[in-house]
Amino acid sequence: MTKEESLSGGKYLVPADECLVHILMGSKSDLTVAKKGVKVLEELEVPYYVTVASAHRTPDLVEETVKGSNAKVFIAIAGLSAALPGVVAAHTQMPVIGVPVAGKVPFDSILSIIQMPPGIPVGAVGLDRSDNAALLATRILATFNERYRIALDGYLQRMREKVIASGKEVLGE
Ligand code: C2R
Repeated sequence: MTKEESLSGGKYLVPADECLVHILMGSKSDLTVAKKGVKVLEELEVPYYVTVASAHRTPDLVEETVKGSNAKVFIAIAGLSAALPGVVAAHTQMPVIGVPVAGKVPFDSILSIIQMPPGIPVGAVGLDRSDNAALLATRILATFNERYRIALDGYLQRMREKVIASGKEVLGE
């Protein structure tokens, strides 16, 4: 993997014990999906950390990562039989947002993530929607940190301006 393809150089990629949002990916192959969320966290200036760990392949590493993290929100990205978000939620009381990764079978990862048994909740966003997971994580942080409320205000304003500009473009203005 070249330096450009990796996450290195991210301004808000901080040491694990300083992050507010901890992203776990079931595999390096989920990186393209993870990058959408990372882009949002960078834009909103939210300190984050990223770990590759699999509930199926490296259950001990998932436990160690989650228990050793000071994050206020976890984002768990996984495809296929996506146990990862549920297992992350089993090891923390912090909110966990699951991002199902699109694959050959339409609903495998979605159902694996949303069909959690009572007692261990996992929030879920749409297929590959780690950008929405990052926004939702920032909304959670904004409930106790004004800085992120202001960052979200700015984000929504920029989105609004883009929509208005696209309307003008459609009209050829
Ligand atoms: P590989 O590309 O490494 O074979 O992984 C990953 O998230 C990925 O989308 C294929 C897919 O398997 C997923 N995976 C899980 C888990 N570990 C890996 N769903 C897990 O523990 O839930």
